[in-house]
Amino acid sequence: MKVRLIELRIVEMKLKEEFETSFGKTLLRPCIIVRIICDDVEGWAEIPVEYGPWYSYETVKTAWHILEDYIIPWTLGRELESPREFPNIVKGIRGHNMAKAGVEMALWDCYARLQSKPLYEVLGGVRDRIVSGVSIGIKRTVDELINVIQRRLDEGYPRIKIKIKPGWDVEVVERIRREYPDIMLQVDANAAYTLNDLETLRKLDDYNLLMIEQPLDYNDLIDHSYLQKLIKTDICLDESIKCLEDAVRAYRIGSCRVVNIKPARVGGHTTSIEIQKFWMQHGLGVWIGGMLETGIGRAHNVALASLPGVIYPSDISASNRYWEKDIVEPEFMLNNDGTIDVPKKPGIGVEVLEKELEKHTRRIKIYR
Ligand code: OSB
Ligand code: MG
Repeated sequence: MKVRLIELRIVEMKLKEEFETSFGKTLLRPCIIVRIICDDVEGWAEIPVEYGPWYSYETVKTAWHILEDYIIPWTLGRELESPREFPNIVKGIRGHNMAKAGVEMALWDCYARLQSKPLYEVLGGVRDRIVSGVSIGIKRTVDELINVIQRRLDEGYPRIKIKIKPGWDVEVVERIRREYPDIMLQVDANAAYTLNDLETLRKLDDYNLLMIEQPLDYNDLIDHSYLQKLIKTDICLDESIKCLEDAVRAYRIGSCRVVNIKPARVGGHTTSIEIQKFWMQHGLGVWIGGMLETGIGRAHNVALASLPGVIYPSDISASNRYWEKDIVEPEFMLNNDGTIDVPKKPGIGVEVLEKELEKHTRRIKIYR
């Protein structure tokens, strides 16, 4: 496949509800949408960057810069056998995995379409439905949170994740468990604690949580390994796992028992597949995380969640949990059994609504 054209656009969409985590609040969600033409097919992907370096050091501006000045010139005009070659093309660029993933994942969409196969199939997926979960932000009051949880349970989400931070943790979980003793419940701290908070983290161990996600520093593996030995609840790492080597090290020293794989965070599908495989070979499971994506990024996440090593519910909710109107058709819907269907059409399997996309586009540039 020959890379003939790459298009970047900054897209900004308004969430139906503000989303608050330990690192801040989001209402206007930006992203960079990548469109690539290879031979005679078009592929799409999404870079879930924010305006500021909060979840990751990468931002809308850094991703655009790295793409325009390095990744795109190194990729345009290339002839590839498979997107699996892409990580090697950009390996001279340190970090900037989200920028890299944007091109890598659009290449996977092209690759699948060139074979007239759905993306999930070329990635090695084995399921036609994935188990959905919902991630609920920090609210003003616990009552408000309980109302949202009830709404999500009524909608049919089989697993609830809540965001926690110091001061919004044990009491909140205690209250949820009083109201809902048996639901599948997990918490995500987005790196808000240190080992000085051991007391709090130990208390969270008493509530039969499915896992505690990224309690400690966003680069840490060592302190998590120490913590995992002191608590029985599984630790799940998100921010700390940026490449296959991180996952291997985390396994060796026991930093976690679960990995949240976000393809954007690890540079794309190729590395995501490797991490999933490594974790499965060692008898452990992963799930696919979300970054409040539009239907384009969601389609990629859904395809990845069909891999055999994904044994926990993923942070992949229906389109209507995020947006008034998504930019793809059909929108992603929640089935009665709490699953989401994996698209069967070629590539990402959903159609991009270019008129809708146009409405939300703030900047566009074509490279050829
Ligand atoms: O840590 O998983 C996270 C959203 C933005 C940034 C980081 C995270 C999240 C979520 C949302 O938890 C998951 C979703 O897309 O529904
Ligand atoms: Mg997380």
